[in-house]
Amino acid sequence: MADAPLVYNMKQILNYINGALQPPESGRFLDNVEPATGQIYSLCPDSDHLDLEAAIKYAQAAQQSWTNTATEKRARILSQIADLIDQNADRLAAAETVDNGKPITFSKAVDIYRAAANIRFFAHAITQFSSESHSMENTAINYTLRDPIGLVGCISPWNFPLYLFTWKIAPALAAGNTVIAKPSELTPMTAYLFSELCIQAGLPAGVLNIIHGRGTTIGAAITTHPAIKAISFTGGSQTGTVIKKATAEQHKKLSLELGGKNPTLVFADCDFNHTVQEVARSAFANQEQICLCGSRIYIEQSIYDHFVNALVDEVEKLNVNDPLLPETHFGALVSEAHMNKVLFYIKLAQEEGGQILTGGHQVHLNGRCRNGFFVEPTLISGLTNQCRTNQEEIFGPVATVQSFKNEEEALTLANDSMFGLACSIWSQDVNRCHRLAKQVEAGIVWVNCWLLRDLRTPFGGTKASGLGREGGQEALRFFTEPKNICIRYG
Ligand code: TXE
Repeated sequence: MADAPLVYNMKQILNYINGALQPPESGRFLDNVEPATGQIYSLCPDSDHLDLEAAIKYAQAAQQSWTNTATEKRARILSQIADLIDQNADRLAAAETVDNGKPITFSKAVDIYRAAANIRFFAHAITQFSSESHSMENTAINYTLRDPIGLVGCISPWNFPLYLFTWKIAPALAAGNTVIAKPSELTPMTAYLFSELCIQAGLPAGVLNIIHGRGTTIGAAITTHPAIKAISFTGGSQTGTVIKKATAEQHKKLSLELGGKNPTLVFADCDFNHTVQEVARSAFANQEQICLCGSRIYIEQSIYDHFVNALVDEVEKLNVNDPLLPETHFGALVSEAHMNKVLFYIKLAQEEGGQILTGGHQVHLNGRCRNGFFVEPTLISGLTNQCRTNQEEIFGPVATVQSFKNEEEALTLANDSMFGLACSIWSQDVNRCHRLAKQVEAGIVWVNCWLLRDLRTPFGGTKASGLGREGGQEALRFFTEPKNICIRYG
C-alpha cells in the first residue's frame, strides 16, 4: 500500500466570503472522512444563516461592479483561474482522490482536467454570447436583452466535486452574476483549494462566495433565501423534489440535474470487442457514481450468452485498490452510508431473484485502506425490469443484464423507467440507431460511444432526471434573463 501523502491532516476547511477565507460564524465544524481509509482527515465548516447573510451582503455589494465589468475582463479573470487549476493539477487531483475515493488517474485525467476546461469554455463562450432582434418592417424593431440575473445559488454534489462545481459557477460568473456556491459536505476540499486560486487570480471580493456545510441546513437556506434569484442544483431526484417544493411560492428559476438509471442497448451487429470494453466502462467508471452510467444493460438474445461472458471477464479485470495507487482502476465509495446503501441493493437484488455473475461483496483491503469503503463491481442477471433493482437509482457499482428479442422490445425496456437522463446504443445499423435515438426517453443519447462530451451541447434529462439543461448556450441562457424590447417607429 502506498504511503499516501498526509493530505491536509486535520486541516480546517474555511468558507470563502467577500474574497477572504474564514471559519463559520458558529465555529462549528463537521468531520470530513477519507473514504479509502474511513478516517477523519479534515474538518468542514457547518455553516448557518449567519454565514449566508454575510455572503449575501458582500455579493450584493459586488453585484453592480461585476455586472458592469467588461466581458473581456471577466473572461480574462476566469481564464487566469483555469490556468492556476492546470498549474496545481497534481495537488488538486491528490486532494480530490483523498476526499472522494476515486482513483488518482481518474481525478487527474477527468475531474481536474474538466474543471479547468469548464472555466475556459465559458470564459470564451461569454465573449461569443449574443441575442437577437426581430424587425416588423416599417413598423417596429424588437431586440432581446439577456442581462445577468443578479445573485444566484449553485449547489453541487460529491461524485465530481470540482468538475460539477465549476460546471455551474463558470457560466454564472461569466454571464455577470454574483454567486453563492455550496459544494457537498462529503467532498469539500477541492472547492476550498479552488477558493485560494480565486484569490490568487484576483477575482474581485464578493463575486464568488463558497459556503460549506450540510444540505439540509445551509443548502436549504440558500435555495429558499429571497435575495437569491436562481438555483442551479445537481444531486438526487428526491432532493430535487424538496427544492422544487421549498421554492414553489417564490417562483424561483431552477436548473435541476438529478438522478439517472440509464439503459445500454447492445445489438448483435455491434463491434463486439469495442462494445464489451465500453459497456464495462459505462457501467463502472467512477465506481458507477455517475448519473450517466449505464446500469441497465440490455443485450440482443442471439449474442446474450457470448456478450455476458465477455462482459464478466472485462469487469473482473478491474483492480479494486487504494485509489492513490496509479495502477488502481476502482477506488472507494464516497462514504460508509453510501457503501451500505449499495450493499443493501446487492442483497435486495438477490431477494428479487437476481443471480450474481461477478462481484457482490464488500472488499477488505490491507494496510492503510483496511477500514475503507470498497465494494466489488457487481453484475447481476435474472431480474425483471419492474424490480426495485432495475427501477431505483443505486449510484454505485451494481449493473444488471437482460436480453431482448427485437428493437421494439429493447425500446420498451429502455423507456420503462421514471428516469430519462442518458442512453447508449451499440449497433452498426445506422438507420436503427437514428430510429431508436429519436424514440428513447432521454436527454442524451450516445451511439457506439459513451461519455463523449462536447461542452456546447445541451446537458440534462427528462422525467425524474431533471429540469432544464446545462452546457453551452443553455447555461448562459439559464443565468441571464431575456427581455424583449419593442420600439415602434415611422
Ligand atoms: O445527494 P444530495 P447525495 C443521487 C444519487 C445519490 C443520491 C443522494 O442517487 O445516491 O443522489 O446523494 C445538497 N436543499 N446523486 O445525498 O443529497 C447537498 O449538501 C439544498 C446524483 O449526495 O442530493 C449536496 O451539496 N441542498 C447526482 C447536494 O445537495 C441540499 C450526483 C447533493 O446532495 C439539500 C449526486 C436541500 N434540502 C447524487 N439536501 C447526479 N445527478 O450526478 C442536500 N443538499
